[in-house]
Amino acid sequence: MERLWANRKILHADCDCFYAAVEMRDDPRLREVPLAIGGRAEQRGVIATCNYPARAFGIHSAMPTARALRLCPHLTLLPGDFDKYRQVSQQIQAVFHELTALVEPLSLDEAFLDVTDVARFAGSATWMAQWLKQECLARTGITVSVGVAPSKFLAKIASDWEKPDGLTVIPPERVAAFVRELPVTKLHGVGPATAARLEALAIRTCADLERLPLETLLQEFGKFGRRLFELARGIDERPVRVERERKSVSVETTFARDLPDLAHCREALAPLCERLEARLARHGHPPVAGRFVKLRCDDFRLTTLEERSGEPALPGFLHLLEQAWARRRRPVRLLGVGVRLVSEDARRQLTLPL
Ligand code: DCP
Ligand code: MG
Repeated sequence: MERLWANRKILHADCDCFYAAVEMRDDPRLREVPLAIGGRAEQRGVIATCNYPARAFGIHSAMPTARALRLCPHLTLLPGDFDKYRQVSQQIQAVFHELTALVEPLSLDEAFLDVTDVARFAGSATWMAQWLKQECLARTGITVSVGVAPSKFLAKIASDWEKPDGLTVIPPERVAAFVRELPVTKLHGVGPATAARLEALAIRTCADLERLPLETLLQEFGKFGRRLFELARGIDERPVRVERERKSVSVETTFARDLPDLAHCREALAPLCERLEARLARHGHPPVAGRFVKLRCDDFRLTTLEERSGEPALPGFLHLLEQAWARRRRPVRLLGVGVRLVSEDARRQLTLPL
């Protein structure tokens, strides 16, 4: 029998200030002082993450380190040890897998789990979440916040609700009331641009959003309008997808207006490269085997250009962009940059003893 999506039990687990938590575990003196992991200010570095004492100064992920040091001159700054973070991540993911095989990792410190069919703990997702938090802490010394809900977007909001060391449960019968109170900015896919357009329509909460008819939402937001219609009612049927090996990491933007020429494309590339860098940082800077640029022109045809080597940095991507542009010489709707990752197999072979 087909299962009603509304009867699912989904956990979202997310470590608290992950990189900083690992460093504080290994040197407890760092617990009480403002601590950040990130690149050096002299090298135009950015903050990857920081502990809660540092957050009290207004410091956050992706902030330039120079600015963080202005906000908090006595900030302790560490460069980060990504091998160590990857190891801790594996231990945590192993705990997830002891509960269920249906694990969808989102980054080093975060995953969705579908525990609908888990029989242990008398089938109680709340108990499972408690066990998960306890096991992760016991085995790695890291606290994890967990959200429990019938859908992915609510589970993710729930894990953030009482951070750090949080456990928030939204049972099916409380979904409607919970969603009504929710600011639209919390909805999956609602970024600053959509939020501003909703604000212009005087829509701040999902209760406001629920009052808009589907036709209006479709007119205002195109395809995303349907998604907004559903999310405002707590509907999100996306399944938890067990990930096969990740082969690439990429980011892309579809522009509100097509970019008319190469000069505009070049300008649009820098912010994309920054987003890619942040995304790679979240995956613990995995080894890279190549880089690529993706263009979709106004005729909707896609052009991808790839190199089998090279740093995932702006100069290399500019070079690829110029060649890709020259192939089509048409206005550009979508621009993307990405990297191929070294396969698990190849990585293992590299580290094999002689
Ligand atoms: N990360 C990064 N650059 C970013 C965002 C994150 O390098 N722009 C890295 C550092 C984080 C880790 O990914 O420790 C996990 O990201 P989260 O967004 O889950 O942030 P934290 O775990 O650090 O904090 P929180 O307690 O808010 O989850
Ligand atoms: Mg986290």
